[in-house]
Amino acid sequence: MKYSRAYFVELVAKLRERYHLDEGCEFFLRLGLVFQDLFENYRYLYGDKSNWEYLLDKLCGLLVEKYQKREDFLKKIDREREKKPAWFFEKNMVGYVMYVDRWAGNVKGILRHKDYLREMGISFVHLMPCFAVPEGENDGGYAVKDYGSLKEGLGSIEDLKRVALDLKKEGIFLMLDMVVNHTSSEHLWAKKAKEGDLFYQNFYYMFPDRVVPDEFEKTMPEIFPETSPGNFTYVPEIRAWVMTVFHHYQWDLNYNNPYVLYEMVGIILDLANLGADILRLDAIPYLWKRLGTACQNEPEVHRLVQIFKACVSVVAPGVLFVAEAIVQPKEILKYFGEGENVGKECDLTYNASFMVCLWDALATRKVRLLTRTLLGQPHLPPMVSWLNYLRCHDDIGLGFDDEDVRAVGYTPREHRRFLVDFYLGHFPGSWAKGLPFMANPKNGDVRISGSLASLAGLEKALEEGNEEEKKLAIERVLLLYKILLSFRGVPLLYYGDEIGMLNDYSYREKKEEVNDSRWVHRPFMDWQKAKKRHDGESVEGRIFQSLVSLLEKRKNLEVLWPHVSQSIIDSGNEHVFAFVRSSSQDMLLVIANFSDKTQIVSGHLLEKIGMEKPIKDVISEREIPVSDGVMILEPYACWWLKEVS
Ligand code: OTU
Repeated sequence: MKYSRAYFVELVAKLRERYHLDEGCEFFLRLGLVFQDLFENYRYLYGDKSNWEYLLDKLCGLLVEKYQKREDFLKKIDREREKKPAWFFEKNMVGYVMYVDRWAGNVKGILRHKDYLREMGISFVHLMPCFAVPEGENDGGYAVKDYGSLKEGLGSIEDLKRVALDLKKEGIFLMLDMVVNHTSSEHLWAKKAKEGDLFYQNFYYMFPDRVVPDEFEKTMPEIFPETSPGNFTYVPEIRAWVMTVFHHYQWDLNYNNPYVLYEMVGIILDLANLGADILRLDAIPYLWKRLGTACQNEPEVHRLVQIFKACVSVVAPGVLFVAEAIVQPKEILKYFGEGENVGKECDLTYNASFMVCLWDALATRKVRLLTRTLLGQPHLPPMVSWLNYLRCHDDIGLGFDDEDVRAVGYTPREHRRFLVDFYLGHFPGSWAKGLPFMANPKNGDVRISGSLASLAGLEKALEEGNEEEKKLAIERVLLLYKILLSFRGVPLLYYGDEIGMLNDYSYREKKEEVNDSRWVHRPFMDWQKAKKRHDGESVEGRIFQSLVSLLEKRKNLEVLWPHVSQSIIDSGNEHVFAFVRSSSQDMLLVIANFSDKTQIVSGHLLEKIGMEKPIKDVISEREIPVSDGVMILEPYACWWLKEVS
């Protein structure tokens, strides 16, 4: 069966009759816009099933049902956003991530701290997964057992809806996690599967013996080798090996089964109907498994994401997708959709390449890898954007492109070893206090945990009572913030970093956390410490006040907003990173010294980009002299340069 206009007309007639919708209503108009793609992608994935057309009809029926349940005020917002497809990127968007329990106690508690968010000018909050999970180990919420209720103690779904609405009234949007790749082994589907229900056993990958699992293991990497080695777990109740790529209690969903897609689309739309503005698609590279491959970034994954997107754009077109794809730079890009599919997958993508290269530049004091990697990132069209960040709840994985690493003169293996040594504080002269995460003796991989401040040297400096080091550590934190807030894309701040919260080692006393060093940077928000933010002499105040001032400047500088174009430039000094943001009205040059020594940059840089002297640094409101044809940058200095008007 091929796509035809007649097919669509017939489908519309069926749905109209079943659901009493008008033919000319927005639902059908939207469906008409995406239907051919939806059809083709669906057929590509499930065309070998004899009843695939019936299932596609059923999926469209689900869309109508969710559309009919969507509240009117959300539909109104959808319509406004449809008129301005780049609505999110034409504004000064700044996000803030938090664990609800650790930051606010429960969902309603978020509202009690609204002023704090307002003080920073936050425009959206990302709540770490807050749906029901088993007690004990649940991977920080990423092992969901029920999307219909919240985690114990966080409140009710109604509370969450209320909070979403209240925040929206304040101009703060809501980002929620959608764990699409797996469910908890305690999810109803998994329980039924364990009871022997064949329909639900087909929701997962299950094998009676090790034959197929062993084949898979030949090419699949291990994600959590220390705590969950291998990719399969034996389930004695049904004497089967279940695929568990992450932890043994996170069962991978089998998207070969169209019923899995159906259920997951339903959940995505329920989250949208709760009032979420943005959905973070967790671990999407893993959605499709194929023997003989690493089971990441398979072409079918993109088909699936396009189906998710098409469904959302019919029911809740105001809702954006964020791709959580912490993979190789070239693969990350594909989650925006390639070629004619740009805009048909994710609207935002974590810029993991940028993040890891910033840490690389701090450790090496050189910007070669940073510059080279970013030059490899194409210009993005205005309807999609990077989600830029310095730290998040996860580890830092050293996912560079080896070709880039070699091109700038390093050996990939040795360079990674150096970075790990550096951030674990083993390398002579290192200021960092990171912890290893998931060391894999089989291939030598190690990832890094640690808070922004501790990785930037603050913890060590405070321990040693070294004032000079303390000052440098704060400068490193601010250097990173100055780049984050001027770089093209949407910046996402991680809770606690704004007041320089250090590593929290208390996880070592907790049974469910002790084996996962990522908990070291997932502290309970220290509101006492936060109070010190108004004291400009304290560490908290120095970081917080500088950050807030940067955020305010950004708010008033349209040239820094996500949709304005950017080019990375060669500063002529290997320690100095430079890029230009420019619109038809304005231009801003960012120059950043990643070394702890004073650096010189030629004034020709200004001529090259057509910037005329005199120039000033918008951050310090100071005129920057170009004497003897050079500009002099203090250690860790970062300027936002503009022509003095
Ligand atoms: C994500 O991370 C979450 O951010 C983690 O907190 C979860 O543990 C995990 O999924 C499972 O739900 O491997 O080290 O390419 O890198 O999905 C973190 C994406 C992870 C993976 C990413 C995963």
